[in-house]
Amino acid sequence: VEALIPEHQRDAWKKFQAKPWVSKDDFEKEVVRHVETTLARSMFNCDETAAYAAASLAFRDRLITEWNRTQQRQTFADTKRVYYLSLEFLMGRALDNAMLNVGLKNVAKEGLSELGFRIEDIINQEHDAALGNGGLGRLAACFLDSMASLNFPAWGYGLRYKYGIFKQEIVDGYQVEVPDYWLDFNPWEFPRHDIVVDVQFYGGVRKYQDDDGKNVAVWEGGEIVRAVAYDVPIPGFNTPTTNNMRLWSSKAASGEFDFQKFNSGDYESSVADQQRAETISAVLYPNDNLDRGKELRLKQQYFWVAASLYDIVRRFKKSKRAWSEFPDQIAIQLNDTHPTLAIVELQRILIDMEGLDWDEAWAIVTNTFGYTNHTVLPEALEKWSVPLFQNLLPRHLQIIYDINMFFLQSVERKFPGDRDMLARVSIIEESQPKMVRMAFLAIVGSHKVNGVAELHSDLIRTTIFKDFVKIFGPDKFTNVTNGITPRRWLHQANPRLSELIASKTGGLGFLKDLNVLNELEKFADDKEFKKEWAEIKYANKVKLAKYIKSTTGVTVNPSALFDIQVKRIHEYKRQQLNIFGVIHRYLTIKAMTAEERKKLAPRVSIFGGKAAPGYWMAKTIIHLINNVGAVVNKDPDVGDLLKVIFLEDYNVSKAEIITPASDISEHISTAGTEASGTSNMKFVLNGGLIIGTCDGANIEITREIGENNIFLFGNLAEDVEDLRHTHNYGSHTLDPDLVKVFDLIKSDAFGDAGAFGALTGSIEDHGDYYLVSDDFHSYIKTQALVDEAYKNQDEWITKTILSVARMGFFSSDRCINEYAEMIWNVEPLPVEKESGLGKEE
Ligand code: CJB
Repeated sequence: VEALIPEHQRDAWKKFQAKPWVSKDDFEKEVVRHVETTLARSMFNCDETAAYAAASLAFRDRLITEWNRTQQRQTFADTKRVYYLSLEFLMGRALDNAMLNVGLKNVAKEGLSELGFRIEDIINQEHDAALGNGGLGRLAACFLDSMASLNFPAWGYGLRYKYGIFKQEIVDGYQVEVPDYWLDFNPWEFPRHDIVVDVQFYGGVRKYQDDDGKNVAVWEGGEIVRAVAYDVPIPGFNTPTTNNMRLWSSKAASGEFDFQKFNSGDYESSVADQQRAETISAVLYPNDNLDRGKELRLKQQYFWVAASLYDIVRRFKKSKRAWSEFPDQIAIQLNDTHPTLAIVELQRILIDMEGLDWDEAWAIVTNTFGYTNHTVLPEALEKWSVPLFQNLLPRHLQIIYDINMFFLQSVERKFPGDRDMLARVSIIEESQPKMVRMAFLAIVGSHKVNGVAELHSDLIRTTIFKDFVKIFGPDKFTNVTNGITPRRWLHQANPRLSELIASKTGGLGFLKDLNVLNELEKFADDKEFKKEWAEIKYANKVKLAKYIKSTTGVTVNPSALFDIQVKRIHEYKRQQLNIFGVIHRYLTIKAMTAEERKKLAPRVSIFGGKAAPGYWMAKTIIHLINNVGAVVNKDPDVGDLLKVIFLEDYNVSKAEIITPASDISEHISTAGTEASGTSNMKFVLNGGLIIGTCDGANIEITREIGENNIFLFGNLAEDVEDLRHTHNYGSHTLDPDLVKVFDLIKSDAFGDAGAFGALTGSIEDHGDYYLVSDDFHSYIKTQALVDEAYKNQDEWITKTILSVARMGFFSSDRCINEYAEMIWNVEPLPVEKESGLGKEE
């Protein structure tokens, strides 16, 4: 590695090298120093915001020292690295995570207390980093945590949105979106103004033959936007490894605004270029499982992909290795199709800039990339219009056409004369206008394609990608079942449970090897243990009840059964099934005698989640939930037997309060639609049971924890197609209990029924695509089983203990190890514990 400092000056550097602080005194010293110098405040005006800032800066300093060492170590070792390309990283808060991962939370707690602050208050000052929509973005965040914790040399690459996912407010029962400006103070990033990449858009392509008769393509003209790197350190748990997440921010390549125009009085147009450039990384698109095909989105994708690849290629070129070694040094994982342009961009760099032959370049490209599919929903599969592509990325479109031509030629050789097959698998859809099918491009340009749970991986092999299995053979398609990081989703979110588990399993080792949880099986009938277990659940419910009271004003009884469904609002996830079930329960309660009511288990139905701003039906579901709550919660006949809560602005930090407090959580998607789901794993890991359909990871959760410990209901994926066909072409009679629910809605019991006409109509009159009526009876019956089971607390607790004990499989560490072995072919880089790591248990 080149060093700027000459040999004999390096001793001074070594002598004064930053050392990570470890002791409480050192931590306090750092906090006070940051308050007094970095923040220019003092003990007389240090409020909680300032204390949060100073504590975070103290931890950031510590992380960056380890970050530097990790990067040096990885550079010297010169082994293969992973680059995880994701347009979303839903990180949530960083301070608590940093404290726990480096093992210094107790040190910080005592230190802050001596300085006059409660650590919880300080942690709560932090604004979530919400650069994602839902499951896909949170998965990326869990993966970064696991890759660092397992010592893999791995970077995340993403966009530094100025506005993350919008903040949700509920006004009169409706969702209102408010911009999420989160960057007014973000101590966790390091701007790298020296790491910039100029990215080209528009323009045209000039082709000619050079003196050796070689075809040359030059992409010229158009406009340039500058990408600036921002680095965010990613600490591993109980290891010095601190990886990097590099996020790109856009700005005008010319640097500043046009002074000529400004001087001549045209202020608005003088800043227009600057604003246009900054728009690229301004806002996260708020759609989950939905593709809208907007030009700015394609610009975001190319901007991010071009900057990231430039960076990766630059790093590789420093090693002076032959190009053929590129895939031995680099694995790039595509998180969904959003970064698929990286395939085209690498091919372009290799053939246009580096002068490699097509075939040589293409072998490098396909050996480098892996593609993860996260959905089979047709409306979520990305397609870009060819004219839009032609205009924005003319050279890339040519390369895509060439990729497609070579691909279709190979298909023709394998299946001579099968023209239907060629039309079905073509990367270009022959529609009006023509469209580029990004998933197909991603498959053709990768060496492995994976789904995210077994059922999902089977479905992609047998439905949307089945032709590609015939073409490439079955080995190209594989499964890696999703996972979650136990550090955030157990240790951080549920510290008391983590502590109890640690006390019975010999320390925090289970956080590194989640299968250790198995040791809990022997406590499943241990009276003393069960008591403590139940007390912790109760305390978590009390905490959530307080939160509900403070945010909604509704008092809920922590002894009631807490039934939670928190996730993006989507018809396929079927929050409508849940709320119709709640209305059915309300009708049942109203029809009961006082005696009968006494026997019923009280329930709190808790919902949370955002609807995409343009998704009218999802917004209608939110509206209905809120209106049902408004009626039910003040009905004296009902009292504590049923409360309906909608929690505003569901996000990662709220999930940390909500998840440990469930008795039951709902994962009730139409079978075959939810690729995996990951909150199902989080809830079970925190001692909650689940009610769910045979979909996504629910199936594997059942296999692991046992079918006695889960409430499954509803039709199977294999029957969905026939049922839909019957709805449309046969007879379609609604479930009688659901009809009663609709009648109540139509009587204006929850406000003007007109507002809900589209929702009930989609089921009554428009084919019930999501099978709400088909599954209603089974759902209601299964909820009744939940009520019964909950009455036997002793058995219920045993079920939850056994479930937690059997959840080891769902650690994202297992998942990352599978990617590393099956797809990336990378090894962890061992570390000596030379750092000043905290050793907290
Ligand atoms: N997913 O969050 C998204 N957004 C999409 O656009 C497509 C899929 C989700 O990805 C998660 C992680 O793999 C899955 O658990 C979830 O089922 C899927 O909907």
